[in-house]
Amino acid sequence: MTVKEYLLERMKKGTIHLTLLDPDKQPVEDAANIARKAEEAGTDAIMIGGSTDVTQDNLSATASAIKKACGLPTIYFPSGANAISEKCDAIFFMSMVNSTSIDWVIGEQVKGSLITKKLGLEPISMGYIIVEPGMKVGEVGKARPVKRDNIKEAMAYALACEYLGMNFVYLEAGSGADRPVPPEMITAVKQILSVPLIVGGGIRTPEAAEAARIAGADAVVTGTFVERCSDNCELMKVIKASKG
Ligand code: 1GP
Repeated sequence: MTVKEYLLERMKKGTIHLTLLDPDKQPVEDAANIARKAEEAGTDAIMIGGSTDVTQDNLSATASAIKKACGLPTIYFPSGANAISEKCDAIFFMSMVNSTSIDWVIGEQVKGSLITKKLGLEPISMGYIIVEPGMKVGEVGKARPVKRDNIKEAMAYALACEYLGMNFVYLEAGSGADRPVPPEMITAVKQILSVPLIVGGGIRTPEAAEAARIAGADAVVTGTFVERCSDNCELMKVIKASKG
C-alpha cells in the first residue's frame, strides 16, 4: 500500500492526526522519542519538515531515527529542493498556491522532481494555502495570506487546487500561530472540495483540535504542541480530540 492509499484508507474512518516534527528543533533522539510517544497516543503518520534550517543531514538523521523508533509512515514536508531524503517514505509534493513568488509555486518543485524520482520517494501532490497570520512559512514563502474573513477566497484557492489535480489541500495558519484556521473557513472549504482537507497551524488544545475536526478537517496537524508536550496525558487528549 502506498502512503497516499494508507492516508485515504484511514480518512475513510474519520479525521486523522498527523504529527509534524521539525529536524532543526530538537536532537534526533528527542525527535524519535516524540514520534514514539505520538504513535502510542494514536497519531496516524509523522510529517518531517520546517520552514528554515532543514538540511540534508538533519533531515536524513531525523527521518532514520524516527523510522527506527516507530512504525508509522514518514512524510517529508519540504521547505524547498535543497534537502530531500530517501529516508522518508513519501514527500508532500506541494505548491504554495498563494505565494507571490514563482519559486514557491513551481520553481522549487522543478528543482526537486527528478531528485524525488531518483530517490524513489512517493510524491503526494498537495495544494498549500497560507491563511493569516501565516507566520514564518508565510514570510519565507512570500505568501499573500488569505484573510481570516475571506472565506470565498479560501474556497476558490482550494477548488483551483483540486481542478489542477492535486490530491490533498492544506489550509495552513502557520506554525505557532496564535489563532488556528477559523472553523467556518474549514467548513466552507470542505463543502466545496472532493479531495481531503488537511488543517494545521496553532492547534495546541483539545478544544482547537476538536473544532477543526468537527468543522470538517480530514487531517489535523500539530507540530509545536507535540514537540513541546512533556505530559503524555495532554498529548493523548489533543490527538484523541483530533480523531474524535
Ligand atoms: C505547521 O501546520 C503546522 O506547518 C503545524 O503548526 O506548529 O502550530 O502546530 P503548529
